[in-house]
Amino acid sequence: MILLNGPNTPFGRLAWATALQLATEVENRVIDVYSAGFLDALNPLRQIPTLVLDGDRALFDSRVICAYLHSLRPEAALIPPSDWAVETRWSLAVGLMEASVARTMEMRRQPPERSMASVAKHDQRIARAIAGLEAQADEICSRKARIDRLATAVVLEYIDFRAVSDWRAAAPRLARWLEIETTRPSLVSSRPYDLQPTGGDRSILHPQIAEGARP
Ligand SMILES: N[C@@H](CCC(=O)N[C@@H](CS)C(=O)NCC(=O)O)C(=O)O
Repeated sequence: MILLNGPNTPFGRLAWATALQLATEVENRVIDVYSAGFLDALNPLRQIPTLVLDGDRALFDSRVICAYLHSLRPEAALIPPSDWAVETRWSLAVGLMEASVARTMEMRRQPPERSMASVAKHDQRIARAIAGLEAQADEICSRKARIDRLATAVVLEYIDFRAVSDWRAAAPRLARWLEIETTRPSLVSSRPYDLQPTGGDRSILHPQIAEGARP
């Protein structure tokens, strides 16, 4: 299986961290999604992560990929069956990813195109979601791997990576837990990074990955 991924997408990182956590054999292949025309045949949304099962069968989005990987190793209990509270916390963390990515994209627009009203809406949603996760710290702050905990760690690190929010004062328990949680090998091996501009043909796989190197 090949996980088509990016260097810093939180959705892709969660899928990759899940594969690592489950010790499932998956090749993590970083692509430039913005010019990946070949991806349309696999995922009409042209988004990452996309998991290629064989030549032309693929799964997306991150939630489906995580559930599929887990179905191969259900004994790992990363996604407890019919635990709707865990599933909903996972959704909250994924929603926080969406708002954080959207804010980052909005801030990259030049000021005339940037909507500060959109940024404010994202900021409010981000603050509510972080407060919502902090309110469930009893469930999240544990060393036992579970999908809602992985998703929370991934999104908080993305928020730091892109300087989306100065969230620690509002979520001191999550902040303390994250310090330890981020030493988990599946998270260490999937840290986000920025690609250096390579110039040339942006439609090809990033050379670092074509050579099989890991971030
Ligand atoms: N709901 C999807 C979201 C995936 C997503 O938004 N991926 C972004 C990267 S962070 C992407 O592929 N963006 C490229 C684009 O939409 O053109 C998931 O959970 O996997």
